[in-house]
Amino acid sequence: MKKVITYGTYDLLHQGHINLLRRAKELGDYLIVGVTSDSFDRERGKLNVRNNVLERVEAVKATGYADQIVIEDYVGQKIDDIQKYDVDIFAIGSDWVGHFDYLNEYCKVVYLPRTEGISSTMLRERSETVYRVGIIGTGRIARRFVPESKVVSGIEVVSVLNPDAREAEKFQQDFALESWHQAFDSFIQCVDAVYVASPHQTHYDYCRRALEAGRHVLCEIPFVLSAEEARKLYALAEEKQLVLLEASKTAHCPGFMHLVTLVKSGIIGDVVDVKASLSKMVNPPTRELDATQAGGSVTEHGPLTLMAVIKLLGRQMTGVSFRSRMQYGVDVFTKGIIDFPSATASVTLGIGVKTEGNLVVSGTKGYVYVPAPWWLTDYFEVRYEDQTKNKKFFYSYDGDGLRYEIQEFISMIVNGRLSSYRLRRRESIAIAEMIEMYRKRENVTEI
Ligand code: C2G
Repeated sequence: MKKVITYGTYDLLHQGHINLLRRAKELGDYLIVGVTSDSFDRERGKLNVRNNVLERVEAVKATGYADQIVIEDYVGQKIDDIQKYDVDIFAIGSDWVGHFDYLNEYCKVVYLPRTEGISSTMLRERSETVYRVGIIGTGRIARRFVPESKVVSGIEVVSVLNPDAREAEKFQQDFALESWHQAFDSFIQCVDAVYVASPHQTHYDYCRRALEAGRHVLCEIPFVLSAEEARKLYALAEEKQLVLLEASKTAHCPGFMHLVTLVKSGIIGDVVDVKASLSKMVNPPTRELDATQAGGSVTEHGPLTLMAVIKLLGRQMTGVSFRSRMQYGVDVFTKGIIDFPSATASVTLGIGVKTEGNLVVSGTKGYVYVPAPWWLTDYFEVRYEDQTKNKKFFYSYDGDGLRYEIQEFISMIVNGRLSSYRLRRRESIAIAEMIEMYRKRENVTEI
């Protein structure tokens, strides 16, 4: 019996896929079809897949050509499958010519003619609304946002707002946007959604005005500087049925998301301690060192580190205290201790003090170690007393990593989903609450 194997995502199954499966089946007597898992597609940069793995498997089954369906979940699995299932022929569409020649060592490789004029990408684009997004602010993160948005479908950055006309115009020209604006009212008319990347203290007002104007909002960190402001904005978004999402990029990246699910499934036992550190040195003059612009290490680095603590230990803190070193009127270093009923956590933050930026999650059975920079999570280790049980995990973290939060933002808009499990609204409020406590100097000691 001649066995053939072929692989694909098979999103929005179309005639091209069906022709390919038929041709592959005709090459032998038994056809195995490998369908990519959702996480594997995310890993290899396919962020826009519409059907989930179950729907895609069902669609392949319905063609009647597959004798067996397997799930493709990791790089290198093709070699394993070919050997495991004793495959004679590996078949794939001609768009991959040359790419899979390395499999010749294990079986015959056949590139089948691809059906011209149809693709999943084309179908996705045809059925898709493209949301027109405007950026508020023209700083470093805003500049990263535009190229990152280009790898996500359903979004086009069309406009920019900065009260400083020269800055706005320069940004518009650099990224070939449709327009630039100095005034909020004209800006908001041209867009369906906004990305708020302006100075910290302006976030609240811009978010409020955008929501009141009926626009969805993705807001950079620190989202806002008090729990009350966060609550008011989420209530307003709910009332208007609009998406409001804190752009906590680490919460959206594949590696960190998997870390949370692994820890929650008990692989290190009960979590007893979380230590998250983040330091990036800055030199004056800069907004990070300017108290009038809400500078300081807590407002700069609190949002991501506190997000990690809250995702791993929850929101039921019993006490929070801080120790800070002050310079230029801002905290250039802060250590925060956060107590929970049966766990503890600490965040170590610096903009004028350098330290190792890692994340350690300690449990009753083992611990997770994420080396610096843990917030761009592409690798971590799970370690035990018995080192033979240690395990290393690797993930992709593509580009500047903003694509993951952008994709979730668009997906929430498309599906009318007002809350994201990646960072719940109540979790975002809890982060704002801790930043507020710090700024009110509650339980802060200077060192
Ligand atoms: N295909 C085709 N004609 C089209 C579109 C796709 O023949 N118009 C073929 C592709 O060449 C591939 C199969 O259909 O053999 C599945 O295509 P996709 O779902 O786009 O999957 P792909 O990203 O090509 O994944 O590990 C996965 C494989 O690497 C292939």
